[in-house]
Amino acid sequence: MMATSFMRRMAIRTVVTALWVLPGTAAPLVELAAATVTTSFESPETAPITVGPSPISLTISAGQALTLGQKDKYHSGNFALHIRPGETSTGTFETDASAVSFWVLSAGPGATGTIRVFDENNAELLSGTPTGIYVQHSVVRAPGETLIRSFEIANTGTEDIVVDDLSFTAEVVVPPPPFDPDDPIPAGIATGSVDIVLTEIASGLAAPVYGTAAPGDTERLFIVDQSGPIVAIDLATEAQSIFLDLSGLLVPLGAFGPGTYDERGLLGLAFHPDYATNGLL
Ligand SMILES: [Ca+2]
Repeated sequence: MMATSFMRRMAIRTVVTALWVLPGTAAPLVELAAATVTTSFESPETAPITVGPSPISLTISAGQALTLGQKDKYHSGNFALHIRPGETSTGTFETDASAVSFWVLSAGPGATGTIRVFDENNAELLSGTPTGIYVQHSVVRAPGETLIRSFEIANTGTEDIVVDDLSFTAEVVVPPPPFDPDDPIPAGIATGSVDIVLTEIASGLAAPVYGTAAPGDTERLFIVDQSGPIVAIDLATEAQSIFLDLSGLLVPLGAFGPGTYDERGLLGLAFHPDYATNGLL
């Protein structure tokens, strides 16, 4: 009973938040998933300890998350990561991080060592030493700077170095889902601010394939019907009339008999630039 209650109380507290980012002008378009992972080491674990879900995770190579029952040894809760005398614990990020923060304490007067943070080129970004009070060590990288690859805490003394309240942030590129020709826009299309409606202004056409206007004539729309007629529609009254009927010049249409499919016929129309004066097509 005691053990069950104790374990529940000491359960590791890990918080993951995700943020989706769509770069406006990046080409090719990529999606980035950003996550911040935090832990207070509130679970009895022996290294290697993994914090956070893949691919935004951290693996700590040495140390032990435990409690000594002394409140002043923990920055929060009752557990922390203890790095024992002679141990060197390396934390390696699965995905290079843009920020990392943790609190470090010397558990006793004999604790000495080094705290270092390295970037993806193994260049040192931070160097510190543990002290008798909890001190926050943090690195935040600006856009365009190298990212954080690892940190190292070396205990060269005779007492524990204690680490608590660790957090880090990393981003991963999310590959686009494979193209599905049956669902080419899987994310859906957001409703815009423009309403478009269809209004029928002509009827009785066999296969309207083209529409155009005549130079100098802003009152009529000319519709090319594949079967031969060119229909003029008065835009003010929507009255329609046969402007020209070329059906008598065409071969009989209907590849499989009258009224069936055909790609031949009257397919276009161009007015002469001086149509208003010469009347030519
Ligand atoms: Ca803690």
